[in-house]
Amino acid sequence: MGILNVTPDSFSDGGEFLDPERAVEHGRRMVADGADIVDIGGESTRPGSEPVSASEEVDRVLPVIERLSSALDVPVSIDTMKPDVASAAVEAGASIVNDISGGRDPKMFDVVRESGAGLVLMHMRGDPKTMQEEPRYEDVVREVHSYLRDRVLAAMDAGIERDRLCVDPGIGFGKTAEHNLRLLNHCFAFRDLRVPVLFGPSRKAFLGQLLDAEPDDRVEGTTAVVAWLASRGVHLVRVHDVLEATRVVRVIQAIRQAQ
Ligand code: PMM
Repeated sequence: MGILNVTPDSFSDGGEFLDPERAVEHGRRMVADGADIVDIGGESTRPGSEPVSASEEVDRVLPVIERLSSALDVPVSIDTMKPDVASAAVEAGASIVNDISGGRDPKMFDVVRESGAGLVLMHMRGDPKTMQEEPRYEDVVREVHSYLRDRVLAAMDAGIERDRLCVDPGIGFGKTAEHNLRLLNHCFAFRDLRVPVLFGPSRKAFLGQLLDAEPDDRVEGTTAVVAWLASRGVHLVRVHDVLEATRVVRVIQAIRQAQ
């Protein structure tokens, strides 16, 4: 899953793709580099960020979704917590809703059920503005697993079939570097939820802490995480650097398939 943020302030690619023309070009580039999904977001969720209105978010993402969903032969997903944005996006051609709040707004399940879209349910503690204020867990893997299991059941109760769902433990969303590393080490634990598992480690702060590196300098760190996840059978990774991730995944898959 390639990341395309149409925002002025995302932590890594903020401001780069606010111009729809450039955003569309970058989306095409990521698919040429091997992306199987392009994930388009119009609201930054970096720690401490302020929310934007639904209409602002729609204005940012819609022109890009309209053009990319007709130009690409891979699915486009919309990264949003707002049912109104998700609804406008699926009408414009997005076929997956990536909700970092795990469907917190009950209307999100209605939008997804009625549109037939896929749904990514991510774990986040609190909200982006406050989530990094001393996050604490007794057992982060158990708590995130139990939250995601409950959200899968809630989505199914709302009429969304299991084969349209995907879960994501939410690297960096209300978690310390240690929590993120534990979740990555135990990524296998989420497979028993019987839906595809997605991780979004790309260029995140825990890599900055480990490597003492700025976001643009975290490509090898991200690639190492992608290799780890692919070797443990995780189904999807959400990344900025698609070419590097695709190459790593191809090699790992070849090794895993060799008898
Ligand atoms: N991370 C960001 C945004 N959306 N969605 C999912 N499913 N998983 C993630 O880890 C995730 C996400 C963080 O912001 P970015 O778009 O700048 O990477």
